[in-house]
Amino acid sequence: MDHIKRKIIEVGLPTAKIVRKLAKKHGDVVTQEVTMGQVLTGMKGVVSLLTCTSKLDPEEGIRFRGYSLPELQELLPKMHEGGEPLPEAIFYLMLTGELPSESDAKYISEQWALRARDIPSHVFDVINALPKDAHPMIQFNSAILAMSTESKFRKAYLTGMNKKDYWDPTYEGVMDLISRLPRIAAYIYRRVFHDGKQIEPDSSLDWAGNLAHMMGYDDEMTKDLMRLYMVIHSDHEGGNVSAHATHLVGSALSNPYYSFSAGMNGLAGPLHGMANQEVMHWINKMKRDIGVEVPSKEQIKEYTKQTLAKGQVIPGYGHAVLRKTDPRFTVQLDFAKKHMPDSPYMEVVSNIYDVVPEILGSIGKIKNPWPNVDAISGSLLTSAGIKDFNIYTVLFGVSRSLGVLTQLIWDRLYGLPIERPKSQSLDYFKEKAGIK
Ligand code: CMX
Repeated sequence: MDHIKRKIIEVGLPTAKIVRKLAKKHGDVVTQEVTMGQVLTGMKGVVSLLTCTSKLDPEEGIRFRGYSLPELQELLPKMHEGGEPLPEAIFYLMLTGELPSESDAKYISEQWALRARDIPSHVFDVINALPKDAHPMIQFNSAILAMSTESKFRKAYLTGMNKKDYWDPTYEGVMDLISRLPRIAAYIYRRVFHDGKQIEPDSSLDWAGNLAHMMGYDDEMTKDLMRLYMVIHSDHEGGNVSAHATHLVGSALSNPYYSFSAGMNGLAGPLHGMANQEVMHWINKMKRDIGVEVPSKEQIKEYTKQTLAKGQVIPGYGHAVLRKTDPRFTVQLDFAKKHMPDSPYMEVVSNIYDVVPEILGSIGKIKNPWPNVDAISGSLLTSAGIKDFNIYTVLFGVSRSLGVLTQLIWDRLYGLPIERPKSQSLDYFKEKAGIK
């Protein structure tokens, strides 16, 4: 047994005992009152999930096991001095609750490189069977489902295992799945945007550095950007669509591939992960319509009002939980200031940031007029040379695997049962409101 599994047993089993005790002995404790408004507007604020990997504060933003993003940029192991933290490191932190040593992060890197070698050929056949112009998220998710033929959880389940041990083959499947996603994403990227000329992985590189390399970007700045991108998108508590969908499907004991695939279908929606692509559509259309490379603040104001008047959303702005500028936006802005201060895309992003919140705030109904992670990520990738923005949600998905699949391992450690909320007809709600 490797030392990560021993660590999971050490921290996971005592915590699982507490969860079982809370559910059994304290099951009658009332935690919260829920209003009709909450139920009918997306269950916002309804505490109904147990997730320990990260916590989202409306004012402060995300913390991973208690650490903010700037703190993690200081504390997590890096590939090189002054660089960005390794995604392997945040995975370890989310999984065990402890900061990893350099050698812990290196061990995961090596494990993932090893496990990524054996992607079955039918996975690439499935991708190749799709038209090249099928959206990369369709290709990505088809590949994820095709990989479920390899599910170690399914095989172990069929042999008849004790439910206390479910977490173990889940961990194995999660490690396999995460290890393979950069290869799959890069394969799709090169297939769609670079005439199918594939680039072999470089065994000396880390997980995210290798992704940049296999996509065709070998400069250190882009590799560091990919590390940062993979870290900041990795997790956002349990209730966001991709995490919640992964958890929900996983609660039926579906294997990690099925569960993650469900999450990725949610990520592909324009109000969630696909917003990073929508932002680029909006910016590029604005530039085309106005006929300038960098629209002025006045022009952006006018264009924003026109978009809103058509009943459309301003992508990259607003959030279901956050009520301030997303710290994931801020760390990307800092990266851009350091590495690409002259990028015209960044000037557009800054101009939008200067005018859009005030307009959205003035409408009155929008709870959060501030930018979220997607307001800037595409412009950053574009400035680094990755201009084919249909791949952006796939990159978000590769990163999101780290958080939602760690959550799945914890769901199995906790022994959480199948999820089954109650639904009611409209009559029930009318009656509660006293409407005849
Ligand atoms: N532009 C225009 N209108 C917006 C808006 C925006 N950016 N954000 C919210 N609104 C509107 C909502 O559509 C809603 O309108 P109706 O009352 O007419 O239905 C109203 O304001 C209230 O919405 P809210 O409670 O503030 O926001 P929600 O929790 O319902 O939705 C979100 C949150 C993110 C879906 C929404 O802000 C949005 O659509 N933003 C643009 C898309 C986007 O950037 N998504 C990415 C989020 C981050 C991620 O998951 O990756």
